[in-house]
Amino acid sequence: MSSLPPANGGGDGSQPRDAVDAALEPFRRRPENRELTTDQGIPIAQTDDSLKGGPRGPTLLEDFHLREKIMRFDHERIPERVVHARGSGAHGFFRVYESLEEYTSADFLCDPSARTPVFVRFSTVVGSRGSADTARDVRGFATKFYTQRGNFDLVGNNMPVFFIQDGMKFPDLVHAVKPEPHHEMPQAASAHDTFWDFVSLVPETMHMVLWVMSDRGLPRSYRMMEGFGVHTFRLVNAAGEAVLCKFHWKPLLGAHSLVWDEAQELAGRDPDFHRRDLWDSIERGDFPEYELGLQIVAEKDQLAYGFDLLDPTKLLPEELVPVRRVGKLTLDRNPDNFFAETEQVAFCVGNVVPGIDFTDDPLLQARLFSYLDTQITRLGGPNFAEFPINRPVAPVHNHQQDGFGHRAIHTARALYHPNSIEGNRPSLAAPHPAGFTHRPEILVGQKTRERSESFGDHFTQARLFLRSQSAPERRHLRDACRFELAKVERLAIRERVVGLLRQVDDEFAREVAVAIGVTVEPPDAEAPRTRAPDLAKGRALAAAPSLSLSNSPLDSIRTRKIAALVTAGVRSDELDLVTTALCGAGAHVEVIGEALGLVRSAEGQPVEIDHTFATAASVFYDAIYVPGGAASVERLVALAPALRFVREAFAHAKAIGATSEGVLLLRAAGLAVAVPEGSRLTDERGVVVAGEGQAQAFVNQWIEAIKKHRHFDREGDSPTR
Ligand code: HDE
Repeated sequence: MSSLPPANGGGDGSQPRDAVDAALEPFRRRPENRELTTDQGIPIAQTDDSLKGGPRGPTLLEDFHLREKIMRFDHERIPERVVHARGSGAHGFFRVYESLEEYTSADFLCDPSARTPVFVRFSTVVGSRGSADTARDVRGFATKFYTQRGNFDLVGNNMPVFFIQDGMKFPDLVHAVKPEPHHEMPQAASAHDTFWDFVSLVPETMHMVLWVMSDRGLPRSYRMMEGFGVHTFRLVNAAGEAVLCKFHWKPLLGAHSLVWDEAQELAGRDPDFHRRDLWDSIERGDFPEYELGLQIVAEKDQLAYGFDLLDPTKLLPEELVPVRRVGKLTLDRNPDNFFAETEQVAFCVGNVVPGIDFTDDPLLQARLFSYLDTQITRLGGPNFAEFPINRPVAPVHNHQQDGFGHRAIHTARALYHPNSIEGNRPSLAAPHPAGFTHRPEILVGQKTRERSESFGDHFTQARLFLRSQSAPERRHLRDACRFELAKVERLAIRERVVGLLRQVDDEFAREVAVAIGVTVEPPDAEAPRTRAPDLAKGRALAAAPSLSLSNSPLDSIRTRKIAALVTAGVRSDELDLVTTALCGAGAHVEVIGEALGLVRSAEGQPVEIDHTFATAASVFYDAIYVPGGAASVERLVALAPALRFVREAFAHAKAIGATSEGVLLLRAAGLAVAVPEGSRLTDERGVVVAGEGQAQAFVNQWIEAIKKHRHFDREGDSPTR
């Protein structure tokens, strides 16, 4: 029932893309009314048959069109990203709410009238390019801001911490989590021996491991996911004064997750689930929006919170330093070409603009090398910054020259500095804040290869995270650990992991241990504990509500997808009323039936079927609705996929609604709901049913049920409880 704008629609569905982009992106073209040519511009009259000696004869070497076409095809593939290979991108813009000049001279953060173009790439980390979107994993959230003073790349994740403290361990981590080297299994999964072996031997991973095992590892969509810069950065104002800063992205739709069983089923039914969701939402005009949040801390307070702000395995709880929302990112345009944009985009943590600077976080420092380096192999040489998607909107003038894929034709005679031949052009920018000037810092220390003592506590924040989870979230986290570790073949690894979990929370560790064949001895007072940090105590927290998804906004059903199950004889008065109300609240209703085309309603109206039971499944939807109509429901009761729809939606804790006879399908599926007599309406943990003539009251109640996203209080129940 949703209508999509024409394929060439602009972000707002009104302007053609060419018109939107022409000024900034002259390279973005469509081929209308142009004749087919070779790469040399030679017009081609036939492209279906190769040039042969007779219709059944040998192909001739002189066929330059065939040779060029095949040569280009043979070399279409480039190496996929070592990590984050699977991704989806979107264009958009960022606008700051009010000037942040008090903290930074970055122009795009100081001018509320500036509309800064951005390109965002979301990704999974572990799987290769063709892997499923819904794997349990960290998600990348990389943003390129094309500012007037150059490109700023905020290359973040959907979790605020990382597995390791020093970039030196990154190749080890990635080798451990990727498919095992002898048989290249499993794909896009951490549930195997090498990953948990590494975890069991590197206690600093514990905090992040709990994040990945939590519901955060299974986002409902990229649109409903937080983002984090992870490291502590520095902001520098025009006067040269600096503060420390943590970057956040807060989705306006709130952060929500799938459940594990659903994620696994989706991996088979629609491996593109997140990619499709992002694409469809933008095409529909449901533009994903995120607020940029900053946590600002004085430089002198690097050690004031009970951990070291340079340690990327730690987060700065919002309860200690609130996140100030400073601006909004809107994604309003899909790419035109996946390869040219989403695949060729090259993010680099080192791309910062005047007003933003780095800290000495050793993970960040290693990343400063890695991103620039990896693109040379992946994008075939050093000139990837000239690709359209990577080009800044700020002008580029320098003396760089030559190399594979270099495009610019330098007309200057002097490609060096200083020079007198070209009047010493391009001239140097003035120092900060005009030109980028690294923040002067006093460095004192002995050259050494060691970990700072202040990075020594690996369990306090892991415990804080665990204890901040709601009961269902904690259960999911426990079940995820049980699942992953039950896949680990070596007992010694499972035992070591349980040993580490015990240092986080003994009871939690025991709950995991019973399911994975590990025997846990009573707590040993003498058991070795890792070093406690020698820091000021900081402000200890027992729990941080901001770390629980259950505290994410649940105040709207905007953009949620709802399936209505119908066959011929459906009551179109109920279907229309409910659909109108849901769409009015910003949701999307799709009608699922036996075959595409039209069916007649009980009132004789045509009802269009959007998807069939063969192609649709409850896992594609946030909630399901069964309208009344005796003939329709009688038929649905006899359809196995319709019964499955209901059972799965129940098992995945989704809102389920039925009006008048529709309730009979719920009962046939085994749900213990009573047929409401007369005008009764019941809401039993998100299963809302209403009798005759109650569609209006039903819809109000049901919208409340859908807002809750999931009804975890019935999770794990048999439908017939
Ligand atoms: Fe990355 N990371 N990373 N990473 N990362 C890459 O760069 C690396 C880290 C992140 O959509 C690679 O262009 C090292 C943290 C995202 O194109 C590579 C270390 C965070 C993306 C690389 C880290 C990230 C990448 C692979 C430890 C969250 C996808 C291809 C020192 C703050 C960007 C590429 C996109 C991609 C290296 C740790 C986020 C190999 C060495 C921490 C979102 O260069």
